[in-house]
Amino acid sequence: MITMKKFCLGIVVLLAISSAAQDNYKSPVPSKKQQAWHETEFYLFMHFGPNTFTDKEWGTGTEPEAIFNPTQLDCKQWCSTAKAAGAKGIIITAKHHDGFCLWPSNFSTHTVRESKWKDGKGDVLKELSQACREAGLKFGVYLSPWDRNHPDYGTDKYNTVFAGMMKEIFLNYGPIWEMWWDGANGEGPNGKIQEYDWKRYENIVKQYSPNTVVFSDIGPDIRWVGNENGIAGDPNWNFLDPDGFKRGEGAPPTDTLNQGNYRGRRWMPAECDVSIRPGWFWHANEDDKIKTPRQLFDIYLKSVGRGANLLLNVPPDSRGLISDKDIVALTGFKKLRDESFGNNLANDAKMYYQFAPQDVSFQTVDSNGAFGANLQNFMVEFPQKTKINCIVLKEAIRFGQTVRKFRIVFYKENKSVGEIKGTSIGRKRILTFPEKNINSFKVFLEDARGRDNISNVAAYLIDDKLVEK
Ligand code: FUL
Repeated sequence: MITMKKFCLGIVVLLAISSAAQDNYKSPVPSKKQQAWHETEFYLFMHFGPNTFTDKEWGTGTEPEAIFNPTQLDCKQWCSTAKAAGAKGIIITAKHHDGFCLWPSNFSTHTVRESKWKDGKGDVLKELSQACREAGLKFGVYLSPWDRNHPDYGTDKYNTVFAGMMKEIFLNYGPIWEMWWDGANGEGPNGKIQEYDWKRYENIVKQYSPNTVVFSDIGPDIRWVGNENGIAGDPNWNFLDPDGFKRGEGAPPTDTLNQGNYRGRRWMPAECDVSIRPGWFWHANEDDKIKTPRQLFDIYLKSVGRGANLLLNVPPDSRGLISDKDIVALTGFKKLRDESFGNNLANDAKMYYQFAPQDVSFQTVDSNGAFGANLQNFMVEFPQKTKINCIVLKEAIRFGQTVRKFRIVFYKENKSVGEIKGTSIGRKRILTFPEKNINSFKVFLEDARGRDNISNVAAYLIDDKLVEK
């Protein structure tokens, strides 16, 4: 019979075992290509295809090819828009669910080749990949596995079609920086649902384009953030345990995707996809519903500011151009970022750090805010009283994500005047708070157990209206 005493003892032993197991947890680290991906931070999504001309969001796949006929398509204008917005790349819907290919694929008869555009001689992927290369932008491709047009969809032959399309893209338009596998999956033209051969698709990437990072609900390289509002979780862990889950229907719950798995085994960072307009494709009646620079800035704080990347959709219109109204919003968004983060007030501050939590004597280190890894609890002291309402912290994620809890205490003439608390940091953590007029602040890394790798700290006074309260 288990007595209460034994039961309690058992619990204590179990807790001891599980906390010992937790102590042994070691953060996975990002691959080289994931590290490079993190640094791209913000880039544009472009939904473009038959839906641009039919005013739909999901085409049926029966749209006549002739409707695809942009009169002024100019990929250089798309690229200059991306550059002006400070975006680092463009991901284009090479094939959406309607199956129409923006390149003349040999695996389909529903492509630009069958359209009226440039008498069937046009190739959007060719024009865009070239324009991106010239502009110094990364080039990525959304390729919907779901295909509502292809006659082979729902049979094993379609796996060869999809694999063949990927090969064409890698070989003819590479380097492909990111490949996007959308999770939506319905019936094809024959009413059948496809059994996707994901292993085979992953092998095609490995074989033909090993440097490409692949996005899907569960990676393998980047995970979906669990919503289409551009908002990462707080906390946001760069880890996921995808075993036993599938893409689409069988994906992990959206809150897991949103926050990641605390102590997960695979490095799988979140990408936040969101559209500048209500829809993903361009619709004339949404020209007045474009997000404002302030709304975009708020999304930036909740995506990039939580350690994720931001993929902002800006759909070209039926002329094949980004409309002026979208450009105004994008450049306004860029201006807000430049104004907010242009003047790091910690540049003139002194930094102090301590190597062990019990060591109370602080030592000065490089004051340029670019000190190295393995910094523990630290203090930032301004030369004079300084107003701030934003602090940015960064972890050197090449060593993993190890900070799990932190506290920032503000001091005015050595007296504490408030504190804020946080959990995850990751690649970048932007914290905003009501303005403080202070001499210094201390950052206590409370649950990093000496393995924290803070690589940067910055402080700003940003427009009060932009502060997340
Ligand atoms: C979803 C799709 O169904 C939407 O049309 C859009 O492409 C969005 C980015 O992903 O799953």
